[in-house]
Amino acid sequence: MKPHTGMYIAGQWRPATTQDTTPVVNPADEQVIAHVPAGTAEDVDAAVRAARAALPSWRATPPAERAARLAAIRDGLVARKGEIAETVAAELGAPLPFAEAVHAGVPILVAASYAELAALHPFEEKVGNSTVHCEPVGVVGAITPWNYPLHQIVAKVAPALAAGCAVVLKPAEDTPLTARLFAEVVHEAGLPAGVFNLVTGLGPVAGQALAEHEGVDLVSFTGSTAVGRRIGAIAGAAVKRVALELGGKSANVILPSADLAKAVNVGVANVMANSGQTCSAWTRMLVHTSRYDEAVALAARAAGKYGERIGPVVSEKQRDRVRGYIERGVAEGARLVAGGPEAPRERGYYVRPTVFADVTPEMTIAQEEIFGPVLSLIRYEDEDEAETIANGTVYGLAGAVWAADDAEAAAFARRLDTGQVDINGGGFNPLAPFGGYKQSGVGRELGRHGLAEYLQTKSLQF
Ligand code: TXE
Repeated sequence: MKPHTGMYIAGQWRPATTQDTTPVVNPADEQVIAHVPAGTAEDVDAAVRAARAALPSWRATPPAERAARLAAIRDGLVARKGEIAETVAAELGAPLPFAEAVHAGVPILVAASYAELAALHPFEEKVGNSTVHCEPVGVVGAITPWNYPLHQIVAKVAPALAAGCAVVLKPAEDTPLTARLFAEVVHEAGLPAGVFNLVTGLGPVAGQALAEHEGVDLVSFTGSTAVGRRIGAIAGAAVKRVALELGGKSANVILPSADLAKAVNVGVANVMANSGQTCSAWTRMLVHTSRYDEAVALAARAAGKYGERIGPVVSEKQRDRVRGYIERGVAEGARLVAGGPEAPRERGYYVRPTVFADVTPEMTIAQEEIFGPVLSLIRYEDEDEAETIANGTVYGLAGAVWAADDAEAAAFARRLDTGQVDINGGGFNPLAPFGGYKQSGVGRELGRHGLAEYLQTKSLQF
C-alpha cells in the first residue's frame, strides 16, 4: 500500500497545517498501514474557501458538461476497481470478493446513475405562468462514516456535483485511504480545482469545524444518531440545510405463508454481510409463533456456516461495543443459539456471528443499533402484533417482508414506518430513494430524490 500523505484542497495535495497525522489500522491484523493528515479548523477553512471560489463557474457549467465529468469519475472508478477493493479490504477488513462486488461495485452504479441524471434532470420547468429553476444549494460539507467507505462518499458527492454544488468531504478517520483514492479519481477526471476538496481528520475537530463553517450551505451527514443530532442542532441554529442518514433497527417480517428457509437464509446473510456494519441491516427477524422454532433452528445453522468467512469489525472500539451488546442480550435473558461474546481469534477485531432467540421487543438488543453480526429473533401472534413490534423502535430506515406472493408482502409493507422495504428479497436499485423515517434521519439519498437534496428552487412568475 502506498504512503498516504495528503489532503486535497484547491486541486493540490497538502499535509495538515499542523503537520500532524493519525494512524490507519488494518482491523484484520491490528497493524498500522498508513498515516493520514489530521486536519483542523484551519484546513477546513482553506477547503471551504477553495470550494466557494470554485462555485460560481461550476454552477454556471452546463449540466451536460457536469454529466461528462461524472462519467469520467465513473470510468476512473471502473479502471481502479481492483485497487478500491484492496484499499477497502485493508482499512475496513472486508473480505476481498465482497469488497470488489459491493464496496467497489455499488459506488460505480451510483456514479453511473448520476452521470445520467445530471444530463436528464429538468433543471428548468414550466408551472402555469411560472418558470421554476432548480439551482445548486452552494457549498456542501459532506461527513461520511466508515462502514461502506466509498459508497457513502459517492452517494453524497455525485449528486452534489450533478446539481452544480462544490464539495468539502470529511471522511471517517477509520477509512481515509478509500477517500484519498476517490480524490485521485476526481483529480484525474479533470474536475476544476476547488470543486471537490478532501480534508481528513477527527470528527470532533475537522468534522465539527466543517459543520459549523459559515461558508457551508448544506451539511450532509451519515453516521451515528448521537452525532447526527449535534449536526442537526448546528445547522438549525445557523438556518442551513441539513441531510442526516443515521442508524437503524430494521425488521425482517416473515409472514406465515412465506418460504421460511429462503426468508431466514437471506435474512441471516443480510445481517452478517459487512460483519453487520450496515445501517439498513434487518437485525430483528419477526417470525409467526407457529413457525418460530423452525426459524430459530434454520437461523442458527445459517449463522454457524459463516465461521471463518466473516471479516472483522472496523475497530477495537466497535468490537468492544458489539461484544458489550451480546453480553447485555445474555444478561437480559435472550437465548444464545449461535456465536457469543468470546473472541473467535487472537488477533484482529473479530466478532462471532451471533443469533439470539427468545428476544422480546423491549430488550436492549431489540431496541438499539448494535452494528455487528448479531441477529435477534422475535415471535409474533398475528399481523397487528408484527406491525406494532416492527414499528416499535425510534428508528425507521429499512425492512423486509416475506410472503407467498409479492402482493401480500407489499400490502404489509405499507404498514411499516420506514423509508425502504425489500419485498421477498428485493434487490439494490441505485435509482430508488434511500433514507429514514423517525430518528433514522432527514432527507433521501440516491436517484432523483437524492439529487433534489442538493438543489433549491427559484420561481419566476410571468
Ligand atoms: O460514528 P460517528 P462511530 C452508528 C453505529 C455505530 C455508531 C458509532 O451504530 O456503532 O454509529 O460509530 C464524524 N462533528 N453508525 O463512532 O462518530 C466522524 O469523524 C462532526 C451508523 O464511528 O457518528 C465520521 O466521519 N462530525 C452509520 C462520521 O462522523 C463528527 C455509520 C461518523 O462517525 C463528529 C456509522 C462531530 N462532533 C456509524 N463526531 C450509518 N448510518 O450508516 C464524529 N464525526
